[in-house]
Amino acid sequence: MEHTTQVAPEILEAFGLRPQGAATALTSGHINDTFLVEDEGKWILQRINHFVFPSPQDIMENITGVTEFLRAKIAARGGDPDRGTLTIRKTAGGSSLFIDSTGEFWRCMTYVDGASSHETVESTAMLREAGRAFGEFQSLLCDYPADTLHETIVDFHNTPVRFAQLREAAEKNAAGRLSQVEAEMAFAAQREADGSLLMDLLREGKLPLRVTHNDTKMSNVLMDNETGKAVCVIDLDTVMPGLTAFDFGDSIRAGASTAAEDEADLSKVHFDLDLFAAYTEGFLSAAGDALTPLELQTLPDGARLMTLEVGIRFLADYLNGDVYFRTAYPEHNLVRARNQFQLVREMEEKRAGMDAIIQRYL
Ligand code: GN1
Ligand code: MG
Repeated sequence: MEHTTQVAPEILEAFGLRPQGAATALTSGHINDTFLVEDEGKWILQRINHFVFPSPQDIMENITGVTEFLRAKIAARGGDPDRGTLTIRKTAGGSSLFIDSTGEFWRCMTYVDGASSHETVESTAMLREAGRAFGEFQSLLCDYPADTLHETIVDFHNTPVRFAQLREAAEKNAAGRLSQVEAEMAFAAQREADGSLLMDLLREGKLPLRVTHNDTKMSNVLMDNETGKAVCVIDLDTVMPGLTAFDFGDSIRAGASTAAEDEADLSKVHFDLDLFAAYTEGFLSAAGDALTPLELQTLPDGARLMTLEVGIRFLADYLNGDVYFRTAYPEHNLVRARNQFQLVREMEEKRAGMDAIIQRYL
């Protein structure tokens, strides 16, 4: 799906916005197109990628349900729900979605002022805050009616299915790139047998299904510009029933690395146990009491498998010709895949260290 760099007047009008200046494109996400619009307040306008999310309506139903639920809980605790969760702005007709004249889906929400999203970890304190925010998100949603949530992307964190998709991409070899990725295909294949660990435990009823965020990179937590405290968890498109290990693991993948997800120089890419410890401390302080012994034991598996999984997804997208993730140059998805596989390798080596840290913060 082509990305857009503009917001047409009909979209502003639909949401009743009369901005003075042009909308600013915010380009950090890989999937949706996001714009900041200023009129009397600041607003986020987002075009939903309907190639990735087949039913934007389902997403908005999930988000409306979850944010209203969070709003009530945050208010009940004496917090500020306008900053603690997203607020959806509806169209004049009362809808949370606007379909423009070209058939594209748009939504609008408040911009949380005085808080920012950070792509890279600037301090261990920041990571600890991210851990606390996602731990709290999960615990606030522990009694959310999970059966009312739509599965916005089916099998999103089903690692065996991701392996099957990689195999399919290799068979099709749509972009003619298969011969360049032999080493990466072998790396993945060696790990396929073990890739079903979490899904097996879920199927056997040994791990509980919870309401999870499923895209828990640190940049999906807004941090207060003054205090550095976590303010609000954003990007709720993939809130679905899932495993604690998914959320914990995806955060570690993104937050406990010494380099960006697309750093091409692998000598800079390491899995750092101090960063792991900081996140773990924050996460367990907010969610630890509610977790079962097996959930705690499988948190490091979540880290390893979420990292492996997204590496496989980047690799499959490279083979498919970059149809899913936003890329800035032709090798971008391959660079990302190699980067993630390097982290997987180090997570395998440092497993005992992760286990010890989890014990320390219990
Ligand atoms: C995508 O678009 P963004 O940056 O929120 C992807 C995640 C990946 C992430 C990798 C819906 O998230 O699963 O972990 O890229 N989201 C979807 O950076 O596929
Ligand atoms: Mg996302």
